[in-house]
Formats: sequence, structure tokens, C-alpha cells
Amino acid sequence: MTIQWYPGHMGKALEQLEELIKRIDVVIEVLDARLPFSSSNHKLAELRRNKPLIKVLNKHDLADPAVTKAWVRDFERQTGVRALPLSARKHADTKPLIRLCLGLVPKRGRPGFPVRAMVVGIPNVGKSTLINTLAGKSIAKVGDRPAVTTATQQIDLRNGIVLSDTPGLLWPDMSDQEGAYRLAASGAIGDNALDYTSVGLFAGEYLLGRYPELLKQRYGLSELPESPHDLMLAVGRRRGMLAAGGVVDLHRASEAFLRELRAGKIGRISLEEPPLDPPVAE
Ligand SMILES: Nc1nc2c(ncn2[C@@H]2O[C@H](COP(=O)(O)OP(=O)(O)O)[C@@H](O)[C@H]2O)c(=O)[nH]1
Ligand SMILES: [Mg+2]
Repeated sequence: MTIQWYPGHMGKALEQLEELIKRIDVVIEVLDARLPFSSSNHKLAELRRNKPLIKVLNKHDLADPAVTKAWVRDFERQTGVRALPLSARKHADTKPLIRLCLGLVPKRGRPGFPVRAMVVGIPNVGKSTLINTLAGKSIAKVGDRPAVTTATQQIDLRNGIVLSDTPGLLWPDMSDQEGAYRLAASGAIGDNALDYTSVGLFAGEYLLGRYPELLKQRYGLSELPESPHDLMLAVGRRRGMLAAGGVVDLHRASEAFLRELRAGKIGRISLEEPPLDPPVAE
């Protein structure tokens, strides 16, 4: 299965975003901490020019803390880039982000002369959640597709920062099929476009190699299954997902496995580790 992404008007969207970025002081790129590379859009590196960039590794509550630390170190080797793990739903987690924004633009951050910040990122990484938590009220629809970036208004956060109320929408690089599978496993891609079985098997293979003990615990296994297929059969038996004749329904077992993975039920799991190299520019 090849995972596709809507191509839309990517060139135009990038131009718009480039214009918006000219008028702001700090770019806040929201990433999924479980897959900070594949949930990024590598074109942002050019778009931001010399503007400071904060990479927010969101959904840290779901990610492997040791791997997240390695990602932070990896990102901060880039000039002008800071990285911060957090959970966008937690108000307390946004305080270090505010301090970082203010610290990166020392000339601003006063009444009448605020730091102008903007949240950007691919769908489903938690942009709306972060904007709402920062604003202390519901402004951006959670779970919705963001509106076009031209309609942005500034929200005064009353702490020396103003924030665009609409996130800049980026999209993932779907030419990297491994990355596309990781995104699908994380839940970033609409489930109607998904083949649960192939994504489940993909995620199962990664977890068998990287998080075997968590799998054993979650599914009460004394021995590690030998293949992702065997893992899915074990999950299906455990969850009673049987089709006619008592055979495991692989599709439903994979769906259950992915649901539990995405909800963090298997444990704090990251789906990729640094270093990963950006795709070669076209
Ligand atoms: N576990 C967890 N889920 C989150 C977090 N932030 C956002 N989400 C969930 O991720 C989904 C997408 O969030 P949303 O803010 O709509 O993402 P957007 O498309 O980037 O605006 C929603 O179901 C959120 O509740 C977080 O820190 N932890
Ligand atoms: Mg949104």
C-alpha cells in the first residue's frame, strides 16, 4: 500500500507562509514527539530564513522520554533552533515555551512592543490544542483542519507575546514511505485512508524490535512473537477478535493494536530515533 497525501496548493501555501513569517519574530513548529522527523516539513528550514525557530515536541506524554531527549540534542545542533518537549494540553508545560519565546527576542516582549509568534505544523500534531492552552481559552478548533493562513489575527497572550490565532499549515513529506507509515501509525493520517493491517504490521515490527518488553506486558505474552503477523494474531486472541471458525480477524486485531498504541496504552513509545537525514532537495 502507498500512503498518499492531498497535494492541494502546496506552492501557494508555502508562499503565504513565507509572507506571514516575515512579520513575526519567532516560529513555533509543533511536531509529534513520537516522530519528530516525519512530522516535520523540511521546507520550513528555508522559509524561516534567520527567524528563531522553536521545535515543540508535543504529545511528550506518549513518547519515549529517552528518545525525546536525543531528539532535543539533535535539533539544537542546528543554528537558531531550540527544541522543547511538552504536552500541549497541560497549561504548566507552556510556561517554559513562553520563557523561551521571550528569551529569543530580547529586544521585544514589552507592552506595545510584543514578541510576535506563530504556530506552524502538519495536521494533527496539536497546533490548535497548543494555541488554546496558550490563550487560556478555546480559539482554534481542536481536531479540525486549520483555515487558510491569510485570515490570521493576533491574540494578546498578556505576557509580552502576541500569537497568530490560526496556525500555518504544513504537510508531511510523503515521498518518504517509511515516514508515511510512522505518521499513519501515530494517527496523523485520516483513518479512512488507512489500511489498518499493513500499518499495524509495520508498527508491530518496529515495536517487536524496539519495545519487546512493553508488548509482552501489554498482551500477557511469555514469549515474544516471531513476526509482526504472529504478534497481531496474539493481540487478536487476547482481545477476542475472532472471525468465523475461530480464526483471528487480522484487520480488527490491527485496528485494536493501533488504537492502543496511539492512546499510549502499550507505554510511552517513540517511532523514530535520530539521526535521520532530510530528503535531498528536488
Ligand atoms: N496525548 C496527547 N494528545 C494531544 C496533545 N496535544 C494534542 N493532542 C490531541 O491530538 C489531536 C490533534 O490535536 P489538534 O490540536 O487538533 O491538532 P492540529 O491539527 O495540529 O491543530 C487531538 O485529538 C488532541 O486532543 C498532547 O500533548 N498529548
Ligand atoms: Mg487544528
